[in-house]
Amino acid sequence: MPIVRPAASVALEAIELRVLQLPLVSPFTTSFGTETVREVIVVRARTTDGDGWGEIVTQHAPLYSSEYTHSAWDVAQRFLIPALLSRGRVAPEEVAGILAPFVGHRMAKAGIELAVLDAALRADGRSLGDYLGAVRDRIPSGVSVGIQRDPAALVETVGGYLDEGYVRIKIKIKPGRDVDDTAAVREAFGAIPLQVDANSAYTLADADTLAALDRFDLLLIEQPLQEDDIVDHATLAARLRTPVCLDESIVSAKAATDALALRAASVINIKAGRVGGYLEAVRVHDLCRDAGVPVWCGGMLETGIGRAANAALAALPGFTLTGDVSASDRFYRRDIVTEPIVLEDGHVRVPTGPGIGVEIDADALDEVTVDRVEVRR
Ligand code: OSB
Ligand code: MG
Repeated sequence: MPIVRPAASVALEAIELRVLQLPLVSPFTTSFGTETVREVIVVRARTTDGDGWGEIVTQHAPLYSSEYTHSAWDVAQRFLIPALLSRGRVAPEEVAGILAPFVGHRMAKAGIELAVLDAALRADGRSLGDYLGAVRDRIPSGVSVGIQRDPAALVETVGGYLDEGYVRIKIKIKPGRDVDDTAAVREAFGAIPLQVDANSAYTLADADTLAALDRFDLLLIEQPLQEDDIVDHATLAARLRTPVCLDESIVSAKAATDALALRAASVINIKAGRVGGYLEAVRVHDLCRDAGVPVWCGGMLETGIGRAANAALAALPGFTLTGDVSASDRFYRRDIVTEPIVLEDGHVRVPTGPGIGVEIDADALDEVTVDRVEVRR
């Protein structure tokens, strides 16, 4: 379902960027490293009709993708924002085209597009969910669990999330922390909905180890190989009974089309930041739906801004698998919005207010802001 009713254009006056550092409630470890603080960029679009908010989901270092805080900080100020401001009035649907001449930097583009979209929808009194084509008022909530000290600690951590009500568990794996960790969770909790995420930590030479995961009846294995290993993913997928899901590799709707054509994946994780925005994310959703390929909404430890937007996206009809849209308190003691996403009976509510549907907590935002700049027309 492409965007049915476009949003109104807005007259941009300035765009403000802030680097935030939010302490995590517990360290988050993946195959590429451990984070104890979420460094992220928040975008405020100032228009004659009011402000809009977005989030650039880059991390401190280029470990998950080639983008990182200061690449986004630089490219946004030097190229992306000036290109947009020079246009005066812009409709949200025009943002990606205006920024397209600048190669890559999709997370930076996505955060800016979201801020413009939020401003336009707020001015219109219309919710992001309505705009994107949401068909549900709440979505099931899964949780992404980092690598723990040992399998016993993992079992304890997963047990805590199951007690909270999360309806699907994803555990991070890496070489040496795969089969035993997965076995421990299966043994402790039986037939719970369970999947694993390798964040590109393996090569085809590890195919035997990955095939050893087949006996655990996982929902899927996410991104076992490198971002550009599309053909190797196809080779691996043909060897595994566990469905292969791509995350890092799917950087656009075109990349999704190609991966499906090559049978490199039978499931796709959609992240708006990774594909350059929520509008491109809807295009990935649409093509997967047409191809009969299930999708789910991934996460980047979003603040309340991106988390609210992800809840809206995940309410589209093709999101038939439970995503990583967990409650804010899974990562943060204090969010930067006044009504953070909460878990209710294993689900999170899709915001219905104008735009992303949440209000910024100005004091909370100031408290975690470590750098700030405003680019004016
Ligand atoms: O691979 O899905 C991933 C977090 C940062 C970078 C990459 C990933 C993740 C997660 C966390 O798994 C998902 C979430 O926000 O809950
Ligand atoms: Mg992933």
